[in-house]
Amino acid sequence: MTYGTVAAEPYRWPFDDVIDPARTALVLIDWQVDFCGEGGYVDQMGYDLNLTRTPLEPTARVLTAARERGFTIVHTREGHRPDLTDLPANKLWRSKQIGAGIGDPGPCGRVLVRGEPGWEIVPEVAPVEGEIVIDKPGKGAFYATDLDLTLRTAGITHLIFTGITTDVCVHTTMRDANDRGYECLLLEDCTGATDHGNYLAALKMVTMQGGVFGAVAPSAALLEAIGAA
Ligand code: C5J
Repeated sequence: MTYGTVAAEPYRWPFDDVIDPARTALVLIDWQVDFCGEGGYVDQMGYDLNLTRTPLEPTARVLTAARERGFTIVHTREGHRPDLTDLPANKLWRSKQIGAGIGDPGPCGRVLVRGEPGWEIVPEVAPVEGEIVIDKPGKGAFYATDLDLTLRTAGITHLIFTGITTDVCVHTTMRDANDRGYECLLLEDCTGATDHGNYLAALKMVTMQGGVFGAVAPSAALLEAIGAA
């Protein structure tokens, strides 16, 4: 079964008028304790966790609807090898400067290290058997991963984005996806940034030049389009 378009900005999404679960993936970026949980990386940097936790509830609703309709589900996790051999020196330096040194021990284990409690995806949107999980060392989910190969092998041409943080890992991934020819939608209430102004600016940036990186819509508009309102 396919579906009609979503009321999005600046155009009804997708450009080619059909949402086909066989060609569309829901992408959940970095819903990890380190980015939205107490004692994690973002919390240690001193940012307001409400900004990255509030989008969890609508995201869980979209995830349920997407699973029921057979969309491909892709989760990403930002993190580094325990020996930190994939951690660039400038990223390590910067994290220490702001008081959340990557690899240092914290309330959720070693900060941003694979296998630690803080690196896990929070239970509200945790992957289930058969879903794709991409581990990435950087901001973009295409860099140093097999995401592109995995999506193309599955015949995926359209991506619906949720995740944290809007202005960093979500934007980097969405921009790269758009350059690679994927038709992208960002769900505005299913994403958050560590700064509200940056969140608003990041949404606006997508919509410039007629949708330079894709389109933006509330999750309710997607749910309506796919008969899950
Ligand atoms: C950051 C992310 N903000 N997932 N990572 O460092 O956006």
